[in-house]
Amino acid sequence: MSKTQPSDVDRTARPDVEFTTAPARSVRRATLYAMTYSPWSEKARWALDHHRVPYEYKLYTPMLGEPLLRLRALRSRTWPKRVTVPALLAEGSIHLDSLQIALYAERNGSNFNLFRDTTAVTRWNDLSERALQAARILSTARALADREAQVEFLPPFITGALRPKMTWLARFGAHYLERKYRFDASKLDAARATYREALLALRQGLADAGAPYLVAHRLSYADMTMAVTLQFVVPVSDDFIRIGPLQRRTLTDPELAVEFADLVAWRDDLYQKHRR
Ligand SMILES: N[C@@H](CCC(=O)N[C@@H](CS)C(=O)NCC(=O)O)C(=O)O
Repeated sequence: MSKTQPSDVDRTARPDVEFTTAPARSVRRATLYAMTYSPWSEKARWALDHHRVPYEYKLYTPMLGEPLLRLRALRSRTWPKRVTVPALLAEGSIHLDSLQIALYAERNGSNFNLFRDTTAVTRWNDLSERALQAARILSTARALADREAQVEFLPPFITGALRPKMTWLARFGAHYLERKYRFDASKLDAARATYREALLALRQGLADAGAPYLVAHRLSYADMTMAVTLQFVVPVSDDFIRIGPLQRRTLTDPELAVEFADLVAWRDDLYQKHRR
């Protein structure tokens, strides 16, 4: 399931912007390990798709997929303290961070550049990372409280009548993430404050920049990295990221959805224009 030909790429319509020069064909097919609903995976995929970098998509299962990913990292002569997805294997190297993957796409793909103002874009990515880490605390708590929804978080190889009987595995996986990323329910209030602060900064940033783009009046990775932070306010339409209805329920934050409806609308417009 590799999406490599987005239709928003039109060199002739954007004569004012720079393009990376390497044609996508010169890049050996890469492998991306990713999770469907994860905003970290989505920002890496968006950058790869924007730059028309072909890749094979491999679905990663939290916790269970970790030994294999460690092995892949080892084969690339890397032993990171923590392995996470997205992870891109390309030309004998492994890139274990969404920003590194986006920069790889920028160097090796085609289409106009997403990092023209690297400092500004990286600053937005730092904020995105803080927002997502906080939002993960909130959404994990919702998922742990929603037994019905836990079925939809099980990996696809658990099928049929077995699924409702295996929700303990989803809970086990959620607690595993709590330990791995060092959080628990005691951090909920601080997480909500951090997430809100980031969303308020996004609103301010768009106002300062004269929306719809955060940097230099054109699409950049700043827009992508901040748009995906809204995945934990209201997940984007299934046209772009297909998730189950119960998963959607746990990813949605009803209170923030009302407070930040303007940002959700901004994100939806951005997807319509640039993620086709
Ligand atoms: N800074 C990293 C963070 C990635 C991250 O936190 N990934 C999580 C997404 S929930 C993950 O891999 N979870 C599954 C696991 O840890 O096994 C990036 O930008 O790629």
